[in-house]
Amino acid sequence: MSNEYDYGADQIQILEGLEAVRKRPGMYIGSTASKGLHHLVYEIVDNAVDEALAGFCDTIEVNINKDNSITVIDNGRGIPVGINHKAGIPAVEVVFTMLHAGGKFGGGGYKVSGGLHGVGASVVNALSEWLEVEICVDGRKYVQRYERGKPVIKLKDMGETDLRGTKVTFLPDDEIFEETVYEYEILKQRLREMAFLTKGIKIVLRDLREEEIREKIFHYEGGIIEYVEYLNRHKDPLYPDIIYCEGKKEEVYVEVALQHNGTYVEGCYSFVNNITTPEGGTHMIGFRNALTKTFNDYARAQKILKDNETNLSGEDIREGLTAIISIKLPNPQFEGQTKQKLGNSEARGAVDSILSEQLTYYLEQNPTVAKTICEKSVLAQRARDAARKARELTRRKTALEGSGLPGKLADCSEKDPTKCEIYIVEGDSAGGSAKTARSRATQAILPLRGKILNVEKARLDRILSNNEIRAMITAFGSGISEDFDISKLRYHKIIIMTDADVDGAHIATLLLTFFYRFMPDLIKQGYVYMAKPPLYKIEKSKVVRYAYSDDELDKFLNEMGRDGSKIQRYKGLGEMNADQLWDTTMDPEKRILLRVTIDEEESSEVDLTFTTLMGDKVEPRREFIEENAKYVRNLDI
Ligand code: 28G
Repeated sequence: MSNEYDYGADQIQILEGLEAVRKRPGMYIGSTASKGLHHLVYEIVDNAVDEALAGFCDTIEVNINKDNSITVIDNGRGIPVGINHKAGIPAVEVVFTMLHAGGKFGGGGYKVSGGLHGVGASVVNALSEWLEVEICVDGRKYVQRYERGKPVIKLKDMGETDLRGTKVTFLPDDEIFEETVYEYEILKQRLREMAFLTKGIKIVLRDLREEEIREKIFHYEGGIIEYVEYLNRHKDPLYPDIIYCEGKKEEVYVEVALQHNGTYVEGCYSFVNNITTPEGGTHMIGFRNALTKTFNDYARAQKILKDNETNLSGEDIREGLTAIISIKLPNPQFEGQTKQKLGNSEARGAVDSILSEQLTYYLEQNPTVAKTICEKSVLAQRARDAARKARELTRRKTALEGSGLPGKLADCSEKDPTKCEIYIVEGDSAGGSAKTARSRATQAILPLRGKILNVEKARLDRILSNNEIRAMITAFGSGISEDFDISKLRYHKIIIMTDADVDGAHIATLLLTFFYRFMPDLIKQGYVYMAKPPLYKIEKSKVVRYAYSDDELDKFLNEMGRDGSKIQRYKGLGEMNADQLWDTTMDPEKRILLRVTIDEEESSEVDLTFTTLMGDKVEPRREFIEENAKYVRNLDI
């Protein structure tokens, strides 16, 4: 944290007014739904983080107020209040009322952090019903208020103060946003991430809306080292150290932290100027390159790899690896459809050379750890070879045996995938009812026996030899991993139907984990659903109703009258006969389906969620089942 760039009130560029922002808010914050609403907070917090990175602020407070307005407070230098001579108004007013006001687009310095769109305080102001800024600088306090982006009073000197810093309070405009209620959990997640990425900073989040105030303090002196520790907290690390490299090359500041765990899944997350880059880019290429090269060089030198053996692949080395790659650079260029992929070529070289040099040194100094990682990679390499052979075998088999569809599958007669759906059903007995109940033309049924293999705990070769998993792969027709081809998918709705209890939720999660790891596009493109069976049957004088939640049960009982109502609680799908199963859970006219979705920007949390449920640790498992709904959005069809 150094102050390389000193700005005065004059160095702010002025481009255009804020009308454009209110006219096309989506252009500036991506969305006017919940995501955009939360984005406003990140924009303001980013400015405070910049002040921290400049070395002048160590605490940021974020309050969700009773009226859903947000207050952000930092203890930095305070936004300059002097007159900006180009604009003829105080610099702070420029910051809040002129689009693109800020160092980011100006000459000289750079804004290090920044939200997805990096547009800053003026956009937040434009999209707020009102915004108040309070600045404490040089022993005096100044305030200004804006409404829908326009100042309603001049910057006012309020007299003496001992404090120092900036305080911003804003109320998102309900003329702009479809959603104006803040979610504590969403802010908590992102602020935790920001704190991990900015070591030493203290971020306090408070929810003042309820009687019982919620508060969370994020403060990590270890920065991304603690981030990796956090991501591995429910897994078993392969070695105690978290390997950490740091350096700067050609204006690119690089930080990498990594540690392997006992699972077989890779969890590498990258950030550029504190923004997540789910699609990777040049910095990730540099990271992978350095990792692969360094370990192969080491394994050869130590004769862990013999002369006649092939190199370890990057995938082999990254099996079970948790890593954070965080870089900061002056002019990030984002590419790709979603602008989430870093394009700067200097980032590649910087990460590659810093990581190669420091990792080589680490391995030399820590031969035990080095050997552990190399041995795990060699095992991964062998398993991958075996898996490839197994896959080739299944591919040849299907070619020889015609359709090769699994025997347990009751397929539908329709061949157009857009009209077809497949129910994956827990247990043979429910599978039997579903086969009777279904609409044969468009609904296929695949019953699964008992619990399916936990793919987090098995290598590919074992996964592919599992019968339940093979049955799904052949039934879907679209292959797995690098062979995956969505155009070959035989059903455009894959519906998981399990009992509405803890075991059912567990099976559903095992299935989701399998899809997520081996057919992620199935989930990303929205083909995966969960059926929602009813929890209760209520019967009163020939009237039968089904309730899908406790609230609904209460509602029905109030409507129908409690006296003489017979309530049956369904413990499993098996308790329903075929007619009931059709009426409540399978009839496209009446059923409730939940579409499974994944937010790419939250993928580190998704990974954790799966691991948590799959892991041996019982307590975190319960937690997940309660929070599960977060990844499942209600779809009313
Ligand atoms: C509490 C909510 C969010 C901030 C500062 C401090 C300075 C500043 C902010 O400068 C001019 C244009 C862009 C950098 C800088 C103070 C130099 C000297 C500052 C915040 C210079 C505005 N004295 N603290 N802006 N910029 N906190 N917290 O917004 O390049 S914004």
